[in-house]
Amino acid sequence: MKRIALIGMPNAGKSTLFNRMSGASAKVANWPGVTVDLLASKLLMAGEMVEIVDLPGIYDFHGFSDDEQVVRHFLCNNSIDLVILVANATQIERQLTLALQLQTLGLPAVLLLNMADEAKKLGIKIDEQKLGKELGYPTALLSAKYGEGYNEAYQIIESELKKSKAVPTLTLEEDFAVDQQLEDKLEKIVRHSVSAPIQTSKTLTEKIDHITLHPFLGLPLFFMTMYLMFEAVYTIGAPLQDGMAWILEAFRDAILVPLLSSLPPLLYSFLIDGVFDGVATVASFVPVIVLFFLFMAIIEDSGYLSRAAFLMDALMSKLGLDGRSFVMLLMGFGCNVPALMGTRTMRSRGLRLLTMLVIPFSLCSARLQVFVFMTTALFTPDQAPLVLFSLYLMTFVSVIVTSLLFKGRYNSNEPFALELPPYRFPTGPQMVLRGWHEVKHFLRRATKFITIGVVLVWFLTNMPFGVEPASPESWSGWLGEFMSPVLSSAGINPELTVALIFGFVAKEIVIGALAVIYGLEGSSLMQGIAQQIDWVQAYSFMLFTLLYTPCLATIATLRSEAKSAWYSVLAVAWPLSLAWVVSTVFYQTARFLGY
Ligand SMILES: Nc1nc2c(ncn2[C@@H]2O[C@H](COP(=O)(O)OP(=O)(O)OP(=O)(O)O)[C@@H](O)[C@H]2O)c(=O)[nH]1
Ligand SMILES: [Mg+2]
Repeated sequence: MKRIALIGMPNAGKSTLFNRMSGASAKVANWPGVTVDLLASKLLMAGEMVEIVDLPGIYDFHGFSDDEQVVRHFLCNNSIDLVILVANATQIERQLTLALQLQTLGLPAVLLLNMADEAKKLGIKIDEQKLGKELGYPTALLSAKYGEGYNEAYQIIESELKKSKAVPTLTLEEDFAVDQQLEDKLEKIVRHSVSAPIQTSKTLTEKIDHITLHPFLGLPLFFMTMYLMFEAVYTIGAPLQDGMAWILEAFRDAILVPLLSSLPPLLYSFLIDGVFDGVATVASFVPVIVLFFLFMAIIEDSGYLSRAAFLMDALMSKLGLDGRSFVMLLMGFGCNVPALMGTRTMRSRGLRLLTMLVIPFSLCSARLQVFVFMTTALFTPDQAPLVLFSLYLMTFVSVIVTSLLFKGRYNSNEPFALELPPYRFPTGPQMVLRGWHEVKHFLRRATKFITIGVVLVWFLTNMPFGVEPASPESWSGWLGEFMSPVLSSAGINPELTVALIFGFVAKEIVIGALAVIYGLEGSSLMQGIAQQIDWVQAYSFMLFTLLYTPCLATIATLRSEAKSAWYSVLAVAWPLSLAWVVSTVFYQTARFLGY
């Protein structure tokens, strides 16, 4: 099968083009360094199956950060039939250095000048034919996001692919630093074929940045935005969640129950009270999660995230971190795993390890489900968003404590130069793609962890045969009692303890497990729990859930990214200890104060 590789500088639009060509849903965001691993997809081109590979962005071919190593490794271990070099047309001079380096490698390539729409707005005129001829590559000008020029570009790719023969794997050992002569040549070529106006009027981005990057207002504005986002997720999401729970409940009562009622009682209970209730309770939060990701997508794809990095950089450096760490923490609000992988762009190992140590405190969407559930059950609709926001703040408190404690051990002196991309409008198709991506992600986790987790919980609560489910005589009862000396000081009861043990696998299981343990679902589960515990216990439980050992997928990623067993142990043990101390101190203090 023929193979096409997408190469270009970070944030040039490679993943956008990849998605357009293959229909895949690779993550796209307005931030350099979004793709950090290779992603392959197949498509039919000129009657032939072709593999197309999206790669991390690189500044040149001899970079040594982990994401750049991915590209080198790929080029050295795979034969490639065609390279699509994607360059940002608004920064042509800088971006074409890669084109020169590529020439020395002798790979067949086409040059796609992306972001034609932005270039046009800025009044940049490019004679792409002339440019291509001088550089020796077939060239097209296009907008991968909006589609202008895409068909022409596609035809060029197709015809070049037909002509090309696979180049055997490369050796990138030799040093092919571009010499001054080539750089001069490039400058001349660009001068011949590109004309840019001497800028006079302020661009929209500059005008917006005047406010968003304001020395005093910038940060409060940022936190305000985040708060409004969480408030919106809660106020729009909670009714959606209710609706979803209602539909699932109706499905259960109208279809599943009659269908399965003739089964033996134990099997019936396994299927309905175990698998269905557990998974459905988790599934009812999917609309909230999709909503949350849509808001995150707006923040990421508009370019505001880069401004957050800029605003926080000075503060973060006091903690031994930098602006990128902050962005990764925010990305971790979605899921910790890609945020951990995102640290591949950092070259300093100390900085990377310290950032990876704090990322698991990011209140990820799986934990968000648990908190939306708990806050809805135990707080009034007015209090709930505030309680939720306080947990987000707790993320930052833990990050500060942790980095202050460990920054001496993992120090960094990597200078960090931040490039602020222009603001961009997220488009409808991009948002749909993103939402769909999250639903797929949920389904994958559901089949992998959540179902297995709730099935195990069901067994524990119903075994040995004949016991009252979840009673002290059941296995889960024993387990809860056994662990309760550890967690009772934090006000966490045996039932919640069992849920937390399973939450170690995936945090979504926590509510699934509660559904199974209490034998209830949806709003009746919320009422059931509200009768069992008060708000102090619930908050202590949430603090523990937020901070304790990250889920299995996170631990596996930490382990493989850090490549150190000792570090992995620390990354598990430290959050666990912190969780215990924080929730115990909170619980005891609240009780002492008479709550
Ligand atoms: N205006 C405009 N924006 C675009 C175009 N193509 C991509 N973008 C935007 O540019 C940003 C970066 O796009 P990505 O596809 O994530 O870039 P990438 O090259 O994969 O970036 P890395 O994975 O970080 O190397 C996103 O905000 C896209 O929406 C385009 O043709 N026009
Ligand atoms: Mg990308």
